[in-house]
Amino acid sequence: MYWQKELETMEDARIRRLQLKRLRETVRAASRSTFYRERFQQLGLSPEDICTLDSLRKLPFTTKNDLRQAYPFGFLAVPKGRVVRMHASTGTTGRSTVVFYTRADLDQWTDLVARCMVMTGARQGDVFQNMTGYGLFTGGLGFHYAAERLGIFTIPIGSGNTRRQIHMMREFETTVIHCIPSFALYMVHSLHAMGIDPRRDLPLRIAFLGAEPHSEHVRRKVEELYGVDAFNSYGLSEMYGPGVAFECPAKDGMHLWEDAYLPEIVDPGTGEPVEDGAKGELVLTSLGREAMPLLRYRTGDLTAFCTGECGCGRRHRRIRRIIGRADDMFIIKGVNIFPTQVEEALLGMEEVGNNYQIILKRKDYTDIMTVTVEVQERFFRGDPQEREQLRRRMAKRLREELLVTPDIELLKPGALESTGGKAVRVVDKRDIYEGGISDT
Ligand code: DLL
Repeated sequence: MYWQKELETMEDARIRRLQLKRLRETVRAASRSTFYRERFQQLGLSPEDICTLDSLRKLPFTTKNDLRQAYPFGFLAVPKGRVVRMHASTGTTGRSTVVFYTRADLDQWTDLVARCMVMTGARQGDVFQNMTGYGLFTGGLGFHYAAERLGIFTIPIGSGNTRRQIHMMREFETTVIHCIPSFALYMVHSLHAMGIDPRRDLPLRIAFLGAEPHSEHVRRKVEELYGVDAFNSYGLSEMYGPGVAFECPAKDGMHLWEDAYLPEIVDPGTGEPVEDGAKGELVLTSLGREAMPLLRYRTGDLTAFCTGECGCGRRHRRIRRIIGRADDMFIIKGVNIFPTQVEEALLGMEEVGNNYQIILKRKDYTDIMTVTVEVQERFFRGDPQEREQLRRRMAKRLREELLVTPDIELLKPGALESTGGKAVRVVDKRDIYEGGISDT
């Protein structure tokens, strides 16, 4: 039932027709919210003016700041009595952004996530351990209802508590897991401490990894350590949650469900569309959503459209692995750096463990970047010279990749903790005074 072959392999022209029909409905629905009603009035536009896919560009972008300003109900496009659920984004700064769902929205969302799960081969007979947070975070409930809809035995364990996770996996013979990639790597220490080799002792076969940027190295590591097929899962609360884009077995980009989302990729500076295949910021318009339609929402996520057809036969366009968020980027000594670049450079090294963190400080007007990184235990037992040589090799690799030379601090395996939530990759302490006269 959930391999929706006709829809997923639909020809381009038919997808565009379906999108246009849904876009017109969506614009009309959106104009019932206070935010968009006012916006349309200010622009002197009526929903009927959006009559082609291209004419959507007449509308300005919607930003996270707009969502914050309109908190709590400014984007609600149906009477409050029709809302059956809300979630909130995990933003750590400012007001959180809330999202609302009608019954039909939950139905569409569940359908999208179920479609993703089926695409990877998960099916009835699997045991699914859902290891991300339940509650306001969308990861838990988003996958939960989809798995139940597919008739899959679901363990709603939530995030954290690695030992309990492992006991459950063993006792209930879990075959499919869903977790944040940094947590999958962190859990390896508990597995070792408990004398469990997941490849030998657990019947795992599939992992869904999402909710935070991660490199191809991390995917491969998880696949090797657990003996699973790992699939990249992308989504954001503002667009329901998970289920926006997902990898198929070809693992060459993530199919973005174009019957539910209208994607654009724009230059984050100018807002103009980039050439097909070029990197830029993903902008999404929801299609078919009732409670909270969003038009041209700036996700902040940097990616590119994949070109060419996918070997799996699905026609919905694919986006590349997310490079990072425009606001994850930090500038050090004038050089723009994304945490995923550090990850790409380091996690490909055989000596490196499973976790890292970047700490930024400022001393005497100079930015100092320290990369703390877990490495194999043996470097703490043997000759300190070896540790020093490893540090130098890492510094060289990072200099080649980033064009700046960071300090490197080596840590024992498991030293950087994870609670199962999104990893904090960058700790910026540059506004803390550490000698000299701080200019911030
Ligand atoms: O993280 C929804 C989700 C839950 C996705 C479970 C996948 C799995 P938010 O908390 O609103 O929602 O955070 C959304 O997380 O804009 C991206 O910056 C980042 N993100 C999500 N998935 C990926 C991914 C959920 N696969 C924000 N790769 C997004 C890179 C991701 N970044």
